[in-house]
Amino acid sequence: MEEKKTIFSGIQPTGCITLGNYLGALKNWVDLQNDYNCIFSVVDLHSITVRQNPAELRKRCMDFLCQYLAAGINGEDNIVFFQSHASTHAELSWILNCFTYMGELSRMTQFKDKSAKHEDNINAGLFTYPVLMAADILLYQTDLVPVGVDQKQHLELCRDIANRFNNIYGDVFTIPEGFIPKEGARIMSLQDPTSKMSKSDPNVNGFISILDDTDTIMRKFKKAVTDSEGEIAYREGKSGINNLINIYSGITGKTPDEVVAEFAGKGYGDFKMAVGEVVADELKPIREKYDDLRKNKDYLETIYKTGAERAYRISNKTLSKVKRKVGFVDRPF
Ligand code: ATP
Ligand code: LTN
Repeated sequence: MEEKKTIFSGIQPTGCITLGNYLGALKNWVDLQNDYNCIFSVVDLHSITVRQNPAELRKRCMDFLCQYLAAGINGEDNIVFFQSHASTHAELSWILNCFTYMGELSRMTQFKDKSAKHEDNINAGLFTYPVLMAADILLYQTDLVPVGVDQKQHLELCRDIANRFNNIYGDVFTIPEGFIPKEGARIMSLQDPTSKMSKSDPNVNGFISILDDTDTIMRKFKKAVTDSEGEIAYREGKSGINNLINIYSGITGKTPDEVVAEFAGKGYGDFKMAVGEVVADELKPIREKYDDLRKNKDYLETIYKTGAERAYRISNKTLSKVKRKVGFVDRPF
């Protein structure tokens, strides 16, 4: 039998996991998990590129791990762990920094956006963030990386770094491919459908948390910004309606054309409620499972402990090879 291919992905523990993160990433992890060897990380090292309150960060990391499991990730068959528990990530990141150009990093749009948002704290970590992401991926000889479209540029850089390294030292890294969903890849804010739904949006009406209750979800969809045309159609210029169609598509698996046909002649009010309902129905079991699991500290600890041990073992194989290739003396212990 052919060996299963490997998937790696992660979400930063900032804000709360949104419907955008769910449709762009988490839901696809769940759908793909049986056909791949999967490694899913709560990427806590990445989150401190923006200043965090320590007590809140610690709690949020556990909340995120628990949400991965509640969303349907099997934490026993897959590796689920906190990034900071495998020191290999920070180590490889340093080495790869020496194979990445300032010019490449300066072109990253996420860096430009985040520096504009956090003018008072444009730190070096924010700049080299994509190198740490490349280390995450390359340490596991990853074949496929399921992410939203905003991460495409980082993935391309990861491939460039890997190819550069391989060209110098021989085949050390597998070159990964992205897995970017068709309809859920870029879910927009419900309040400003020209900008991405973001978990750090100060306006809570702009995003749906996957833990929002049904009333909150319905209220946010009712308030969703659309346009004044009154026609449910999927075309340029109708960003609010396009976004609702994409959300409905992402949840139901129907194509945008099928969604348009289903709601032909209906008003925006009815459509918003229908989208709200499919979202609420999808998220309710996740919320209930979360409430249950979050109390089970021992179980969560078993998952992230086993996850970290397995992640460290696998990633250290790649790291040791890299160290040998660049010319470091073998570690004597
Ligand atoms: P922040 O707003 O704090 O930068 P974020 O919401 O972009 O955070 P990340 O942790 O950066 O969240 O992203 C986690 C995963 O979710 C990535 O795969 C990313 O591509 C995906 N993702 C994030 N926002 C969206 C969105 N609006 N639509 C689809 N996928 C998204
Ligand atoms: N940069 C990603 C989060 C992330 C990631 C990864 C995603 C960090 N390391 C490795 C896939 C694979 C983001 O969504 N901002």
